[in-house]
Amino acid sequence: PTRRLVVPLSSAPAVPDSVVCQHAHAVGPNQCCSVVIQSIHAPVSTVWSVVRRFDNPQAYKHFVKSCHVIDGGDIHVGALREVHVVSGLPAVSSTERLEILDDERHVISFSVVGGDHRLSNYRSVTTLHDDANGSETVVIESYVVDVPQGNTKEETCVFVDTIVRCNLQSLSQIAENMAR
Ligand code: A9S
Repeated sequence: PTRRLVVPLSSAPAVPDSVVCQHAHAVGPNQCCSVVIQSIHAPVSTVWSVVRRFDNPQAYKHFVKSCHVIDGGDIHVGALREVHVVSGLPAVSSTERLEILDDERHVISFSVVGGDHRLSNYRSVTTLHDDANGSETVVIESYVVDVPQGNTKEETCVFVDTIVRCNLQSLSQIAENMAR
């Protein structure tokens, strides 16, 4: 599959090309990809302290009921977490692998490697960006996922975009309260 840039270079002039390239995903013929952008009135360090916690996604993801890191301990690339989801979603659990955790450039990425749900081969990349005066953070979250049997690319993107947007809105509220 060809690598597709999910964030157009021209749409994010404040973001270095090197970071935009983090959002280039290899998208297969039966996959779809998209991006959600959220701006937050809080410093990057505050937002990052929440987002980097691979072991605690429930801090801002309201669809997560519980999470436990397999073989606990420190957060490292390759770590696996088992996430249990609240009822009402077409899912029960998800097993996720930490792919990137870059504390300098504020990049986190995980992939879905198993579980009881319909989003096979989901992978997301989340990056944080400082605005000019340091009191504002722009969050860019892109993803690629298999289109489930019986659904279209558009339906899949609407479903996933909704979840990601909810997560980032909740992240925004939490980070803004922390920054007060
Ligand atoms: O957790 C995320 O960052 C993003 C998404 C899209 C998570 C999706 C999900 O965890 C559910 C919320 C349970 C929805 C998975 C893997 C499958 C779903 O159907």
